[in-house]
Amino acid sequence: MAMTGVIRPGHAQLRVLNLEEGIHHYRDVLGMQETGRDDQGRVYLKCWEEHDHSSLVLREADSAGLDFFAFKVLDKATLDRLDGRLREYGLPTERIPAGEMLETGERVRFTLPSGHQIELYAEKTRVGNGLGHVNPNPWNAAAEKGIAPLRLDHCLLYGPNVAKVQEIFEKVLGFQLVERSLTPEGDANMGIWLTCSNKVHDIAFVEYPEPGKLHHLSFLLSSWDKVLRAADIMSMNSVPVDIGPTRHGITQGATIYAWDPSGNRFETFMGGYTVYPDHEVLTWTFEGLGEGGGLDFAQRKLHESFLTVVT
Ligand code: M3P
Ligand code: FE
Repeated sequence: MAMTGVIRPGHAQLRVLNLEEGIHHYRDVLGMQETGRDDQGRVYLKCWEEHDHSSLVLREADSAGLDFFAFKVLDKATLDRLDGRLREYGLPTERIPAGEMLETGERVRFTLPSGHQIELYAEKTRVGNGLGHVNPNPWNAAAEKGIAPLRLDHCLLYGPNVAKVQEIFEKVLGFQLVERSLTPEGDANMGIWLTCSNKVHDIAFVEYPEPGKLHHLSFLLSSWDKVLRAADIMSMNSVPVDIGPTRHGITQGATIYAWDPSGNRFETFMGGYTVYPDHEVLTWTFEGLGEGGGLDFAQRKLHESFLTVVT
């Protein structure tokens, strides 16, 4: 799909139980760059390859989890158009003024029937990746600091009403369904993987009774070697690993799932295939998710934590 609407994941605001531990994890172990702190005490970070000011905002709170996940849209006209479409569809939206988040323009916020807050915005200060725009080097020292992901890539969210959520992303926001997994009865989608671009996914949902839950935020690496290097760094820093290194059958991404100090799951991954508008949706049966290797293609098992541990 030509990217004329929603262009990509932009930022996530994550709740951490202890700010200093959260900063240590995301800045020093994952290797993101700290780009600011605001008067609410929130800390802003970005991955080394990202050009915009921030992709992760940490907020200290009594419970872990996700405050909101945001997508960047092409421009202000697109923001207004999508705001109108959401309201026409029957989803109330809220306008959050420019500057409420550091270096970030006006945001349109709405709540999905899954209980998640999603935001759209068109403007964020470009701080660059430090490599310039004329005859740039491909990387610099920041590309080797910590795990050093290229960018915030996608998230997987757990909550009720996945069918409704799918309709909103496809019909209102112009996303494309790439893969799905079925309920044990096979009569509905239990999981959906959606793209707004030609990445294999930009956001995913799994049906879950409790609203507004985070399964993982995912960070992109450039090679399988870097995934193994990430595993080494996690081990050297006593980061608890959930699954991997392995490959998901679903999306074909090579992955590690692990937990930050607050219990929020994060993923470091690489790979996946390219999605074009004529892509035919791939379907995983409930058995396919486990024995079929959908979740873990190497081990072909449904790790219990996948369905039960969320923040
Ligand atoms: C990802 C990914 C499952 C596959 C998940 C996929 C749950 O998290 O990044 O591709 O089977
Ligand atoms: Fe993922």
